[in-house]
Amino acid sequence: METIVKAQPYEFRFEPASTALLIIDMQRDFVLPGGFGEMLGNNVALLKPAIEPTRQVLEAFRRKHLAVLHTREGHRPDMSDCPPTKRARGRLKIGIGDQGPMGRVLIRGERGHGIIERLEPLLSEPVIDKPGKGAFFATDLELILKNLGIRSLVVAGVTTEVCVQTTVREANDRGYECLVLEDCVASYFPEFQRAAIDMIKAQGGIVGWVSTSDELLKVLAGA
Ligand code: C5J
Repeated sequence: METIVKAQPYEFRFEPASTALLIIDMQRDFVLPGGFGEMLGNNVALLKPAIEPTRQVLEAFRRKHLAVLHTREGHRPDMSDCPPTKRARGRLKIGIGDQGPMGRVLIRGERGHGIIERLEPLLSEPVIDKPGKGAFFATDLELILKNLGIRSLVVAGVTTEVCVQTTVREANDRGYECLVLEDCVASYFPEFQRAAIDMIKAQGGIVGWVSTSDELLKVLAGA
């Protein structure tokens, strides 16, 4: 059944059965003190406001038995999938692959790489491990979305101008319609948050649509 949510630049129309919630990189390494985000010099507290609204949307999708997928940015323990240029970036004392307070930074299987407890994936929810910023690069995300019959994505996660925006652009180029929930995405830089949201919905929705968790929850409750 077609469902309509108030959005910008204009209403977003979607079929719940062919829509997935895609939660990007809500990992300890980005969201909690002692992780990669903080090692880069960022104030991780700025990401916290996105957690609770994302949890509410996640619960609504689960209640409705709609598709939910999660992504995690990180690398194999042998780091063979990490470009040396990425590792070198930032000239960090403790960087990707090094031992930090939550295990080896941004390495699969380590505590910091895991998704925060509040948004813990269910076993039935695919988790996409991605070595890059975009969730389609070097992953099986597109195959999984195709097999699930997904055509629209509701996007939450961090950070807005890096992994969220890169993924939304990749999805848009592949023909997916993306709705970004602005209170469910967050950046270490308030000015980048605003700019990234504006870029997505500019020019008639050149990359996608923007709405809020409240607007989506209202229509999901009635759907
Ligand atoms: C970053 C991400 N910011 N998940 N990753 O390096 O946005």
